[in-house]
Amino acid sequence: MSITVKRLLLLVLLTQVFVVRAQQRIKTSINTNWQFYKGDIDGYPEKNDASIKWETISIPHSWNKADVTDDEKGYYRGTGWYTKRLSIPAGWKNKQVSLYFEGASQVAEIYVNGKKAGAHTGGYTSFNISINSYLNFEPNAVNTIWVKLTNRYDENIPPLTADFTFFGGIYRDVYLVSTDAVHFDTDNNASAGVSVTTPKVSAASADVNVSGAFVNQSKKARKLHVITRIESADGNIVAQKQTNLKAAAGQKISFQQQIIGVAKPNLWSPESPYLYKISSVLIDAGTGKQLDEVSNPLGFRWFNFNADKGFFLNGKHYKLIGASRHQDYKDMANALPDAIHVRDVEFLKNMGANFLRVSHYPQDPEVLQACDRLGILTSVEIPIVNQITESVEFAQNCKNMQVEMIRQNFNHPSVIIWAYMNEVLLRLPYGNEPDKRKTYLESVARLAQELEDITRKEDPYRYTMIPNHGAFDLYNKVGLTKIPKIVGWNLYQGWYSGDLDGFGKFLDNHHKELPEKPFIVTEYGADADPRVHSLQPVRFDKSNEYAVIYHKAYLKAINERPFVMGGAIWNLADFNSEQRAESMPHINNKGIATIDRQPKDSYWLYKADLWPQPFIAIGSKRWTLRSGIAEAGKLQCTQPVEIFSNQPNVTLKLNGKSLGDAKTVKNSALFNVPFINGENKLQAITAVNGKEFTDEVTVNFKLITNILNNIELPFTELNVSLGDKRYIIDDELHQVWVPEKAYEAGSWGYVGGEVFVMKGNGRISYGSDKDILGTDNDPIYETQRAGIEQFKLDVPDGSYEVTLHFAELLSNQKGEELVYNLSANGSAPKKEEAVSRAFDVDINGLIVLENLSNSNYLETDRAYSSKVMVNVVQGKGISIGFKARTGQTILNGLQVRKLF
Ligand code: GCB
Ligand code: CA
Repeated sequence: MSITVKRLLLLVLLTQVFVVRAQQRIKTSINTNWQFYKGDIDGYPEKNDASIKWETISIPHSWNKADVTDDEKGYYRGTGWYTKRLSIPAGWKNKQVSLYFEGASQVAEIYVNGKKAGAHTGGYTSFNISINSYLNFEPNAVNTIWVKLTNRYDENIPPLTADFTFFGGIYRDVYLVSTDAVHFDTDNNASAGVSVTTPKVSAASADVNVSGAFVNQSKKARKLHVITRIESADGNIVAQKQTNLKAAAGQKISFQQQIIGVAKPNLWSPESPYLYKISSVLIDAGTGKQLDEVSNPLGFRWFNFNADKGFFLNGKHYKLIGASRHQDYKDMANALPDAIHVRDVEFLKNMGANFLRVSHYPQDPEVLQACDRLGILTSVEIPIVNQITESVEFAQNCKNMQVEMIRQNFNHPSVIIWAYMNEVLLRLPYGNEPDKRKTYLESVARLAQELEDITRKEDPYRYTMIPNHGAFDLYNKVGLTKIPKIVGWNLYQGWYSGDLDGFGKFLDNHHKELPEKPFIVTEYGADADPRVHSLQPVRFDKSNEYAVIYHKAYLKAINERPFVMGGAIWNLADFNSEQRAESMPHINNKGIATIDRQPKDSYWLYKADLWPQPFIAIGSKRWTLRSGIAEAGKLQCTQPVEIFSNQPNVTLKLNGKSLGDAKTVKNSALFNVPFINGENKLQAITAVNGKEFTDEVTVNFKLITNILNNIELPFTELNVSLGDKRYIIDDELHQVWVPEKAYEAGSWGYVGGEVFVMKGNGRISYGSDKDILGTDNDPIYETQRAGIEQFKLDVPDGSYEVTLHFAELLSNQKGEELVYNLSANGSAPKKEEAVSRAFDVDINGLIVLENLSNSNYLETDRAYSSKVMVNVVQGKGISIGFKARTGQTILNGLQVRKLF
């Protein structure tokens, strides 16, 4: 064939394609107006049960929105039924119709018109169920679908245990899909049916491989064209390939296409996430009619990990810095609207990050789509966490999930790593049976190798990874550092155990021991309860200030070492973990944002480090309600405020007056701010080439009088957390709990006793980490002064309300074992001993709480409070006395309010 004839043909074809380019595939969400019943229904749906009370709901839906934060241990892990009526156009009779579930947790059975049409195992991957043969295509026919779903524990389905909640429900979109009888494969692990690779890319040219399959479900043999077209972002066709194929009735045909030498491709990178569109269309050769079309994003990039030098994308070095992310949100469980998934990725991008660890399981398709668009590199993993079950079924489910994950997410240019097995050696069984332990470890290694082999076969172009916990020798010995192409480490030195220096030491040692192995810090983080602040931050005090110290140290250590590929903060946002106790029970507070995505201080620290343009932020931006004691003879209280900026000099103004300039060190500068009572307008400024960049925040400061008989600053209220060094902010009640202090004449404070310290707990330096029931104010009740004799306030005469708060922190139960005890030597809490205590509390000599004891109001780990009205006369102030009958007296919190 001459070149001109070929051209002509192509031209004819292009015009044809253009003319009949009607989209043949229809994919519509069917999220609204479902009926739901929490529970199993005997014999359903063959046998109807009219007594069932259905609830009308919309998808995304989870049945665990509320029971994961209440005081009762556990959450519903069982069956739920969903049903919905479909309207199927009569014209679909000759089409292929299916239901596409983006995710349902965790075992689903799908019924159509009473018949079982399919099932799926696993709560985090998508599945497609073909339903043609069950549908009634008569005009106006009623077609009903049912989904039986369960999230109950199943030893053969990962995850078995983990520090997050296994919410149940159809929590991602559901679609009704119809295609022509001749269509791209919809039956390959819910994949796109077409997979795209870029085996060779350079700045000069790129090759593209397309492979896939189509199915001829029509009744006769067909001649078809498969055309793949690459379009630039502005819609120009830059390459096209046509393959002509035949398919007998009922046949599935695989195809492969190569597009060689796309010249000077626009490369995809974090700064410029250029996306092409690659469309595959299926055309009937006889009629020229387009039968199906599948479009995928296409990004041209190449990358490699170098054990000495780090990560390179398109030949350029990048330190991968970002976060890991869970898929839940405040009060929504995991049933999030798409917009929140997108917003999370934008939130990460706006911090200047370039990496997202999609953990510990594949997430909503929106996440990777957003990463493609915004230029965030990603790692995706299946949910094997902590341990495995040594069964064929478990291994098979893992392998299925790995294949589903890879095939469903294959075409995202943002994905560079496929991972599996998070901290799989954290929960080792058979402590006293060395032989069984040995076999178990071999089973883990075998499963890892199988998953590795599958992954490399499925996708030879990406890296593989296993994220481990800090027990280097153990993982190394079992072989888990050898199997994957790169290793991930979840490291918590200076949090669960040890000190911050331990982090750098681990990194250096790793590079020494395994110099050939590229590794990345897949997790590191420190809890910051958004309510908790401290001017004396220490490990495990849950203060935002300690989290900042921790992140500074880790970021520095990662940045200083070229052989560390990067780091993913644990976690992008606080997330639900039903079995967790501590200051905010059921929530893991390691997010750099709250569970409703308010940035915490650490977020700004990262932004100052990563943002390419001039940037300045007031560190404790969310700490807008503050309190403190007035300095002697002054109506002010000086507290530090940190400014984060990537500029060398910053200025801070308070209510319009400059507090001076400061030089930043590692993106931070500290100012001492003399706060006054009421509004304090802070303005941080940095000037770059004559242009000012600023950040502002207004702090409402409640100045507390130290000298109680102060005319200029009269006493109004005081909230004290006993046995505590922290400030606990209650934004809703507009209250600040201040740390305790000793009594001095003319002022207020405790007399006698000592700070409660949990025995045998190496993490916490004061207070308890147990869940205190009957309150959300756990931080107040978790700290305590034991053996207290008095609490005195030299307040002027008047009417006062005094509220006393108690919680018994000791019991015979073993301290709540941390779900994640990641310390190297496993400092499990020691068994503590219950005490028996009984004491009287008097106010100004009058006994108000008589014989308060463990046999009446003082129940273990339960909040008890009582409010008393007090009339102060004759300048006597308030003197609260605590007298022991048995054991020691205690006080956890105290509030005093002047009424008149
Ligand atoms: C880890 C786990 C993660 C936990 C985290 C923590 O190592 O991989 O699932 O949430 O520690 O906060 O303890
Ligand atoms: Ca979705």
